[in-house]
Amino acid sequence: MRYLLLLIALMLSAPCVRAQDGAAWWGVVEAAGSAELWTPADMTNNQALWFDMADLDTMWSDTNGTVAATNGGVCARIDDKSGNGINVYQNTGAKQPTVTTGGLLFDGTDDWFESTASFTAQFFLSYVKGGTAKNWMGMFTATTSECILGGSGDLLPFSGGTVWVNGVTSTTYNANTSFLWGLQRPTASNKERVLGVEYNSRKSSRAWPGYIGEVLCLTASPTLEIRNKLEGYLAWKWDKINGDTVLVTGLPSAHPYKSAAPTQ
Ligand SMILES: [Ca+2]
Repeated sequence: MRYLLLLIALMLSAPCVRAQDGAAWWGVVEAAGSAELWTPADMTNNQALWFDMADLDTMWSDTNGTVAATNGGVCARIDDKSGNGINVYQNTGAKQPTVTTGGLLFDGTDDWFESTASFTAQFFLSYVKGGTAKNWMGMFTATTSECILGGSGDLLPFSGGTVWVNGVTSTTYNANTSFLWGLQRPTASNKERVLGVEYNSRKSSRAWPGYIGEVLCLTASPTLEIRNKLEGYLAWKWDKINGDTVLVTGLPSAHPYKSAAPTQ
């Protein structure tokens, strides 16, 4: 009986750990008994798409999704974690990016994915480690502009909107380092209908150069609270992963998640 009580006491004192918590890819790991880390899975609405290139359960080395992707190997398919089924595919081996612990590495030449289902989004936020700047770098192919993020060697969107870098408005491209790259379209009616991902399929010279670790798209503008949580989540998760310590330090001093990752 004494041991049974001890066992129950241990069970009650153990932290409630969800599947994604405490994993090696977190830049911060929950301490026992501390509050649960917040993730985009805790959002209740507005998710359009969520690619998490740290989650090997969502990446495949074949387009059928039967062979799990591994670090150092290729990725032929990413499954959308938003629940909307916007999975993306690349059949041609030479066009498949490489899986790394720092996200998917795109060669800037012809690596890209295609979505079989288009989606509409007004807000985009990503963790990337851009390579050398090139003209008209593309992350998404859309209908009303040639790509949503990426301009002529800078971060200007093609047809209006606000760009954020590490939580502050900016249009400066941070070549060869990590940064959070976000875009909000000006109005709900100015949403983009996205057709391709991580490549501008209209111009073959405009492939994304560098790493893409995570991409989140929302159907509507987030509240400031949600945008801050998304920024805090990405900054703390990917800080130091690619050898750069610029994500958390890059957040503005007044950012609510400057000193700790968001919790539930
Ligand atoms: Ca290639």
